[in-house]
Amino acid sequence: MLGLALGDAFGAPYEGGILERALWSMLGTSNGKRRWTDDTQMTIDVIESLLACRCVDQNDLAHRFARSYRWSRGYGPGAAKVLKRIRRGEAWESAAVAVFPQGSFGNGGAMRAPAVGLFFAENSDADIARATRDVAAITHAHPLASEGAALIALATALACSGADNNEMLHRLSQCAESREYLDRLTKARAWLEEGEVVAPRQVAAELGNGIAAIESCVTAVYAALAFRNYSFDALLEFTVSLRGDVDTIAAMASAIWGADRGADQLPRERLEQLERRDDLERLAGSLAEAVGFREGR
Ligand code: AR6
Ligand code: MG
Repeated sequence: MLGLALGDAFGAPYEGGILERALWSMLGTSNGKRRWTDDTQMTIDVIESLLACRCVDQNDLAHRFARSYRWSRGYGPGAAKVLKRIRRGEAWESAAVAVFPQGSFGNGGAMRAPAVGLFFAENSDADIARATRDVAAITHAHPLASEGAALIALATALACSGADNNEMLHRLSQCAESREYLDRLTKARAWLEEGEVVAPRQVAAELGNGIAAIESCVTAVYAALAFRNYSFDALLEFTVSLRGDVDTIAAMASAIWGADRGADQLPRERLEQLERRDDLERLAGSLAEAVGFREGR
C-alpha cells in the first residue's frame, strides 16, 4: 500500500503531455509534501470500506468513492463524471454505464486493485478475481478493465505469498480470459525468462503505456517482476522512462514490488516526503492486522 502511494506520488509529475505536467507542477505539492493522486485516494477508500464492511459492499464503496472525489487529484474524465452522478444520488449501477455504454476500459479499476489483492490474499485466485471485478465495476464495468484489475490484484496477492516469476505468470495466465491479455502475459513471461531487462521504449511499444487497462496492467506486472531484485528507485526510474500514464503504471508496479519486498525496503527519504504518510501507515497497519499478516510474510 505504501509502495503504491510512493509510485503514484513520485510518478505523477511525469504523467501525460506538457499541459498535464504544467498543471501537476502547481498541484503536486502541499506543505512541502508530495501529493498523491486518485490511485491512492481510491485505494484508501477500498481499504476503509473493506475494513468497515469485512466484505465487498458495492454500495458502501460507491459512496466512499463519490465522497472522496476531488478534481485536483487528477481523476480520469469518465470516472469523474460517474462519481459526480453517484454524488447526486444516482445508483452506481446506472452511473457506471452512463458515460460509456459498456463502462470504462480505463485503468482506474486496476489502480485500486492491489488493495483487494492484499485483503483477500489468503483466498483462492478465483475468489480474488471475483472480489476485484466487483470493486472495479462501480466505475469500470468494461470487461477489459475488470480483467486487468483482477490480474493486478492477483499479482499483488501472489507477491505476498513469495511466488516466483514463473509461478506468477502461470497463475496470471490461468486467470486471464481474453486473447489481448494472454498475448501480453506470454510476451512478459518470455522476456522475464530471458533475464535481461527490456528497454522501456520496447516495453511501451509492445505491452503499452496508456490509460487503457489493456495498455498498462501487464506493463506494470512486467516492471515489478523485472525489478524484483533491484531497488525501488531503479523500478521508479524505469516506470518514469516508459512515459505515458506514469503515475498509474508506477502505482501498480510499486504495489506489487512492495508486496514482494516489504515496507522496510521502501526508500525512507521518499516516504518522508509523502503526503499524509502517518495516516497511510496507520491504515496499512490496520489492514495487516485485519488479514492477520505476520512479521516476515
Ligand atoms: N469507450 C471509449 N473511450 C473510453 C472508454 C470506452 N468504453 N473507456 C475509457 N475510455 P476514465 P480512469 C477513454 O475516464 O480509468 C487518471 O490519471 C476515455 O477517453 O474512466 O479512472 C488515473 O490515475 C476516458 O476518459 O479514467 C489513470 O491514470 C479514458 O479512456 C487514468 O487517468 C480514461 O478512462 C485513467 O483513469
Ligand atoms: Mg492518477
